Amino acid sequence: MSGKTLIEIPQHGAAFFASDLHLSEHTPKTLDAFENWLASVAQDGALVFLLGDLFEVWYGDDYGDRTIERVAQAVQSAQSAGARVFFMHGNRDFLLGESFAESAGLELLPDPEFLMVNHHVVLITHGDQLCTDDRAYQQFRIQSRSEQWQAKLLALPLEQRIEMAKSIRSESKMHKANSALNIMDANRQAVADSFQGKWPDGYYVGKSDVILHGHTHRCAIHPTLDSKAPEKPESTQAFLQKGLRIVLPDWDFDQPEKNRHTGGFVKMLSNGDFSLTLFNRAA
Ligand SMILES: [Mn+2]
Repeated sequence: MSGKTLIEIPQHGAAFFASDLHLSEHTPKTLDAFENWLASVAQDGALVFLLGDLFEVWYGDDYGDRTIERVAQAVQSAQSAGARVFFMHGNRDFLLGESFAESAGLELLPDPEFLMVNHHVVLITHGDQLCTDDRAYQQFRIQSRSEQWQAKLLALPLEQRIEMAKSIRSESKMHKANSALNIMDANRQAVADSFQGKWPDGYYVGKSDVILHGHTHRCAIHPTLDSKAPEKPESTQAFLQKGLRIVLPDWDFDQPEKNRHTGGFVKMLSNGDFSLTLFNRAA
């Protein structure tokens, strides 16, 4: 991060963060909600950060369907309204490439990326790399993020990639079902190290004051390293402070009975004020 200008929130604008929408043909209501939400926040000075797993799966930029088209249109409309829309890869949509990003108007971000907000360095990440207890996944991640591995995969016929993605996903579902809950959460030491600049992949990325991520589906605002995620997260307003870890909610408007909330987002202002808004399901 040395020598790099950190992203700043325009004074007249705001940053919006969302992740883990897991959009696919099976999530029509979540897609509607995403379109409405993006349109509602998109205006001049708005920075919208989509921090991974926007899509449930990504087969390659040569695959298209109605869901993908609608997301691209929603992003283009947001751009026309004056917003910048950033995208960071998640563990589901890590194959999303520059060609789609460019056509949709998404600005691709590395993971992690950094913002400077009211003198605080805010590290933003999808969050999967913080789950270091899941060693099998971390091994797969290293492999699957290499250029050679991706080039080889993307050279395969689309039908074959779709088949492979299905098998990887069912394995992952099984893996998740068989893992203890604490294995799938962010690892305490990995979080502590990340604040100190030591990223789980071994690289030094620079110290940060605040960490904001998704992935774990354990929405929370952790004031300290050891504060637990609440059983029932609630919409909150707060102020950025050193040591804070913000965990974004996952979205699911299609199976609301399974969830306490159906989605949500974080809004942050250049003065350090931020809010977590949860869309609660109708009682
Ligand atoms: Mn994820």
